[in-house]
Amino acid sequence: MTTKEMAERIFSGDKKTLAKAMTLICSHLDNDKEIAKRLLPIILEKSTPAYRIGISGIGGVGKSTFIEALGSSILESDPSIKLGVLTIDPSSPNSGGSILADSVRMNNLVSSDRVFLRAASNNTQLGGLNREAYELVTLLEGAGCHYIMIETVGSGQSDDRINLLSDLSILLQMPASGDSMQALKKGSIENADLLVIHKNDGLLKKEASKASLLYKQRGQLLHSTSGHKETPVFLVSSIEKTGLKELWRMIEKIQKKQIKEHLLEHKRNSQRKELFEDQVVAEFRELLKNSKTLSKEKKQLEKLLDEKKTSPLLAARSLLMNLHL
Ligand SMILES: Nc1nc2c(ncn2[C@@H]2O[C@H](COP(=O)(O)OP(=O)(O)O)[C@@H](O)[C@H]2O)c(=O)[nH]1
Ligand SMILES: [Mg+2]
Repeated sequence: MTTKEMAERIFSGDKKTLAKAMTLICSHLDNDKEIAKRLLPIILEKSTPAYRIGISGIGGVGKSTFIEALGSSILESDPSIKLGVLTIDPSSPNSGGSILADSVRMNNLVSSDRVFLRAASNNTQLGGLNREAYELVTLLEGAGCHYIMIETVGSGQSDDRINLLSDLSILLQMPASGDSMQALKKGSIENADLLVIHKNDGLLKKEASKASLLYKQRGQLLHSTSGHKETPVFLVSSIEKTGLKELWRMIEKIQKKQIKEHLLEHKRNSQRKELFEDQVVAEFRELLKNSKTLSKEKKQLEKLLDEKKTSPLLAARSLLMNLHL
């Protein structure tokens, strides 16, 4: 298959080819990198951006179950919608490792021919994102997805990189007020566009309402003291499927506003630039590890460090100087 044929198949929504291309993008083999280099520009040129929804929260808060519930209700509401799901799992050592657990949680989505699902490992340091996340999203867009949900572990801290990939970010919280107090202290919810108190069912309902109230008060307080935007709070149960419609209405409302006020383009432009900078640093780290010339240079400098003939800062400068930049 030529790269062009591969692109054509992706545009036509061929799941097998899409999966193959995604594996290629994540590959470290020189040959695969070469194909990726030819493939991505073709996809980028011809595909329409999807609306990207980032979903984060600590492990076990119910992100996968939530995506299954919300995704299913979106699919039901509009038979023409295609959905992409990208899960980034820190616990899986290699790509595809978490697919089993996710396919159990996302039973309905996995079996739908309108859903493209990919589980990727969190292979590096980009704060909850994996190195190829943007490129994987691009491929999902090439396959014609209208919405893409990206699941990453995170706790709403500012170093959660999910905000670099999403048009809208949702933070899922446990329904415990003890937990919420913790989050209140860290002041972390402001990084999310929407806050969901999840598992609002059964015995947890009371705690969920309490937590919701706390967050709302906190939002109002922040708003009145610093003019910070108030993060809307939703009570949701993905098991009982409650609160999802209200949440989806809000998502659509925000999306419409972003489109109407041309906010998306601007946001995506600056996201791309920031991701680019992150990638330069990450690529440089890899180069430092893999390049023979550089590692030789590095060893020499390390020796000088041991002998106290240079300092870490001076050594770093000296290394970069020798790159003849
Ligand atoms: N009570 C309740 N449990 C839920 C809900 N959603 C998920 N869970 C449970 O929480 C656990 C973790 O769910 P999972 O979706 O894998 O969480 P993730 O690690 O954040 O992706 C599972 O045992 C789910 O059955 C919910 O709405 N209500
Ligand atoms: Mg999960």
